[in-house]
Amino acid sequence: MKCILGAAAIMLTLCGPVYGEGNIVPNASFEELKGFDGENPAGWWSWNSDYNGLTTEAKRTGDQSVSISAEANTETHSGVLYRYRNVVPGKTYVFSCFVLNSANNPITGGAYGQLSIEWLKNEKEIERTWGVTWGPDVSMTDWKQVEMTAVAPADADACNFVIQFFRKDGSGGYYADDVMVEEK
Ligand SMILES: [Ca+2]
Repeated sequence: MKCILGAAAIMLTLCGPVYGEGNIVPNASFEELKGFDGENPAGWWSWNSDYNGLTTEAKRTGDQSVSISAEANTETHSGVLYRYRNVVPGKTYVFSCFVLNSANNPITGGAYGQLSIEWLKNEKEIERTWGVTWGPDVSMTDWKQVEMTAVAPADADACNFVIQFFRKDGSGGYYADDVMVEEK
């Protein structure tokens, strides 16, 4: 029996999809640039960039992740995003990443992280799909995969895949690593 299970496990390993295969997002593990703490990951943008950027404090794979927090103001937020310029209306986009609560600056109160997709036409936002949220209960020791799925609206010609932190009635921050976006 042990032997059969072993064979089945090998078959799954050989035949299953490789993690990251088909990913349309570059620099998905935030390994570039190296050694530029607080800077934007290569190929990515951010806003309120004093409160997010590359870090070696935590990583799921490689040496780096992105740290996301926000300034001390109730309604502030910050985040990082990748702009994808080959959106096809009607196609489905499955967007995920792994998140880890910050041990130095944990999420408190009503603060939360969230994935979203901003749909664009001629560089202007035409629609936004809000996705999964995570708050103070997210682990500081085990990376958690968060995922959202959306269908590109008619007219969209690009989109931003956004990983965001809303301070709201709390504080803190988290790390994100290993983004995956599949176009189906
Ligand atoms: Ca990484």
